[in-house]
Amino acid sequence: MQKKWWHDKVAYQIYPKSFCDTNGDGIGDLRGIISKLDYLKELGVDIIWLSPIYKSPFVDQGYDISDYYVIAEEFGTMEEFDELLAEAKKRDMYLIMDLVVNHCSDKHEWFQKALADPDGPYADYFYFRKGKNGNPPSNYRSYFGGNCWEPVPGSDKYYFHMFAKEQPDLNWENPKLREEIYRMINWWLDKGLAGFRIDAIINIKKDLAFPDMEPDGDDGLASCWRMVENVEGVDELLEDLKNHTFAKKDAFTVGEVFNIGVEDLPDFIGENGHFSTIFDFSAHMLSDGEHGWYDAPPISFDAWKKAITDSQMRVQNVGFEANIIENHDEPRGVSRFLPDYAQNADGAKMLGTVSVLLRGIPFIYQGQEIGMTNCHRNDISEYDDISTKDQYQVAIDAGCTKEEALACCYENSRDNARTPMQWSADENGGFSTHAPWLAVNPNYKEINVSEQEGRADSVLSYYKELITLRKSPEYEETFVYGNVEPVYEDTDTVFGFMRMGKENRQKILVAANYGKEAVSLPLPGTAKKLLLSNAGRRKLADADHITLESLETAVVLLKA
Ligand code: TEU
Ligand code: CA
Repeated sequence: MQKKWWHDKVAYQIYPKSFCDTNGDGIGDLRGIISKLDYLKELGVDIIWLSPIYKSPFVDQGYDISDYYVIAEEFGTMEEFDELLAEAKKRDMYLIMDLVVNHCSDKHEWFQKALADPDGPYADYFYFRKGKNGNPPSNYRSYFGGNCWEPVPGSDKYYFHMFAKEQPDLNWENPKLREEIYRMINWWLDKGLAGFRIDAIINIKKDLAFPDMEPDGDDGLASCWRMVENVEGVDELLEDLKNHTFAKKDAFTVGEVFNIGVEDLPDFIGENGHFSTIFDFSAHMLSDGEHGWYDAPPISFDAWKKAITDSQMRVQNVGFEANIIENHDEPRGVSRFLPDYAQNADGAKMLGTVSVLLRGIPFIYQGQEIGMTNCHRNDISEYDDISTKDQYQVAIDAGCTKEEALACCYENSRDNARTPMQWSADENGGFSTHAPWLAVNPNYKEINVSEQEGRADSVLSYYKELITLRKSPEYEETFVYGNVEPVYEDTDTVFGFMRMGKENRQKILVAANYGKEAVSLPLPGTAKKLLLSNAGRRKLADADHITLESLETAVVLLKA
């Protein structure tokens, strides 16, 4: 396998609106990010992914871009962006941005021109279609609810949107559109950006016939992602994109890709794949409800372990996936993947160990490194997220009480991860001097950076040790390139795997006990050295057994 500059990197996702506010308007900003670069460097972060910071009406929190060349004034200026880039570089850190090109904002100049002339050239930047017998062109339900087709005012046409109606989908079949997108991407890369996280990128390929599908809900509509799943031909578009942009600059790209088959993995992340890597969502998809959040199934330990293990096995001979516990769309992992008794610092460390030491590129989401959790709200009006509002209504329409509908928002809402970063026990968690745009999680008084910074047994200190271990010259080769071999697969509560060095023949065991009770396990070899423990364990040399207490995690070098 050809080595790439990003193979051994650790990435960190910043949700700018909620990271750090320096001008007291309750909204995080670029200055805030600059002020925390040393914090990130000390944590061990190499690559910083910024969720969208482009000019936007923020209908979907910046994932609706109205100008790709302008920084949102809420966040700062292009000068400040350039400063951020330079400051990151100074610290040997790489910056990647969010590339949202399946759709833009309805306020984008292209769409405004299309509306003004629905038969003109800009209409062809989008999907403008005539309806069928007074109905929309097809019966697709958008991700955020309602029909994917919205009437174009003053015309007999509709335009297509898979997300909000303020996010019209871009027509990738149009070479002019592609050219504009490529020019924009290269413009950012030329500034010194290291690459992109690429939003909803599989969605760019449409079935141009937009055939009706079997309805899968009482609204008579069918989920639009089924069309995406059924259509062929996305590979050609992705190759075209890569060859006109990223490939020329050796840029790092991480695709937001759901649900591709094993047979497609080489095309996506193989040696000359479409992307450097794609996120592994296999554990997250376990809680996809058939009709929405209200019927989301709980995640069992077995299913979770199996999903991750299977995915590691599928990928390791092909390329690298990016491992995440949570992101700005997913609830906090501590509240989601851990049983009640484990939703604490030990549990957070355990989850982090597994995620950071699996094979792949670890992505840490802001606040994960201090064990931030989901957040209770008392009323739907306390949520901001467009998807949460929709899913709340879906739950109510399905017969849930208000309490039940709120409970499913607590479990699934995207706002769980979007509450402000908890920097200190000061007002608003030290995030801002002003009331934040989205209320801070009240547990900031207990869970915050400043409290954890000086404490050796904190989640934050542990994350630093964990990343230091992953990057240590003695073991890095094994953690980055070594294979994964599952162990303790038949146990009820232990997630265990070996990292097997290739040339160096190192054998490193990672074992985590998710159970309430201690378990005694035979080691798959003789211990040489204990590399890391979340339980204050000191040594283990020469042992051939280990007893893991409840929530204990151990990383053990075995004799070769
Ligand atoms: O998400 C794409 C996506 O397909 C979903 O996972 C989405 O998060 C889910 O349906 C919401 O419940 C990406 C971004 O990560 C997300 O924040 C944006 O809202 C979306 O694209 C549109 O740009
Ligand atoms: Ca601000």
